[in-house]
Amino acid sequence: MGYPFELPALGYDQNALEPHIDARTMEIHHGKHHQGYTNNLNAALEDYSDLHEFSAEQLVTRLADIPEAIRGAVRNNGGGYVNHSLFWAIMAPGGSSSPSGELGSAIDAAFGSFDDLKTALGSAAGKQFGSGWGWLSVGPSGILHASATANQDNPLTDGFKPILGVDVWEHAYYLNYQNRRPDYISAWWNVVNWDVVAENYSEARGE
Ligand code: MN3
Repeated sequence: MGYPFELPALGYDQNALEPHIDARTMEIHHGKHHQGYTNNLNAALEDYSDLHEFSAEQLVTRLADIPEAIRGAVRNNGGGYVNHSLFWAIMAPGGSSSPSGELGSAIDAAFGSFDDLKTALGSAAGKQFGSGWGWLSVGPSGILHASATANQDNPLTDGFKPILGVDVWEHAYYLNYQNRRPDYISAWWNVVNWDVVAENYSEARGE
């Protein structure tokens, strides 16, 4: 759970998300980028044994309490660790292709419909200047929010609990989509496993 952090295994083959996300992108993204955030987070925390008991989510949530000397490194690499761990988990072949149950109702209540959520989140993530993420989060009042953050920032730092995140760094899509971020985001909806997002939603609400 805490330090030293390990790269979580993918729950599926690197080519399992094709044609929407190609195997080479998955190989580099998981094996190089996420491994890099993992290594850099561990290096930053090495001399701070009082922080070793915390999960990466706890570190990112309590960023303001992290010693200033490593706060930037934890923000970027702890965020990178948490964000990618969520990203791999919510993608999977074979799951529900659209939200249903309580999550489906909550999406309808917050956005109007599933299509409206895709428009809102696609717009937020599409407009994020430079590297960043698009998010579906549960806010402090329990209401769903669509948002985007820069770099590896995570909504946890602002008191929101992310249940779905889409990586819009160029390393997530450039081999297949080059500059066409909107095409990548449109295709990405095809690989979201809404069963896992629904579990995240229940957990975020403390159920
Ligand atoms: Mn990434």
